[in-house]
Amino acid sequence: MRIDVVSIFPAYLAPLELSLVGKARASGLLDVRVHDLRTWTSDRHRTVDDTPVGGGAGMVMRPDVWGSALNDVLTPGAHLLVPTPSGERFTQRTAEILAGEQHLVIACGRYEGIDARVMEHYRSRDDVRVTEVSLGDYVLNGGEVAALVVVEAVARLLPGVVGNPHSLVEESHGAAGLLEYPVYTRPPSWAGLDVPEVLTSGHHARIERWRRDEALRRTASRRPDLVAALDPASLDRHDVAV
Ligand code: 6GU
Repeated sequence: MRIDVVSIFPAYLAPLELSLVGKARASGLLDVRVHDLRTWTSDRHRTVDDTPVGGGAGMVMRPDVWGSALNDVLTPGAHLLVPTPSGERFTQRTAEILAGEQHLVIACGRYEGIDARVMEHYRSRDDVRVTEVSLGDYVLNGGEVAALVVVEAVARLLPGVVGNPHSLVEESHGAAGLLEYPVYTRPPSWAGLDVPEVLTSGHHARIERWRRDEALRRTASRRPDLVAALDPASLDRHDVAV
């Protein structure tokens, strides 16, 4: 998969060299290219923004600069992602859909955002898809942190990136629609707290039962919205009442 990220702060994307994403790039599973938006400016001051038409606070990013950048970077069939607090919620489902794409382009806006005609223009093109995505209900200063989130969430779903594909199965926001159960390692006792006895019993069925109940309890307490969205057919008759 190829991912292009365009930003006025390319240095913000430096963590993409590290860890799992860095390894996926080094091994050739992922081709990530970070671009400085100012490369596509033509004036002496390398201007990327201007005042909002109609008045109001802050600055808006210019459509001509973004248009030049995106025309160079987009390929036929690419999926253009624009991080913005006014976008649709980015979820594990979004990451799964994006992991099936050949080419993602992430356009990181700053200030009050990108001139709306940029998204309108590329939406009208039948060879690109455009999605405005939000991480959640809070405001960040720009799209760069969201780009890091999207690249990491998508990259770990690509075949061969996560060493043990089994770790993708049981995790939070996985197929079960539940948060993950609590996990423990050695030592058996720490700070006066013991690892739950059932986990050392060696009784596989009881361990599975305990983990599912903990996942249900935890999800009910922390994310009642996820419990409400569960398919009743996914519950078994031994599940704890939550
Ligand atoms: Cl994707 N961008 C910005 N600027 N703020 C956000 C966000 C994105 N998601 C939540 N807040």
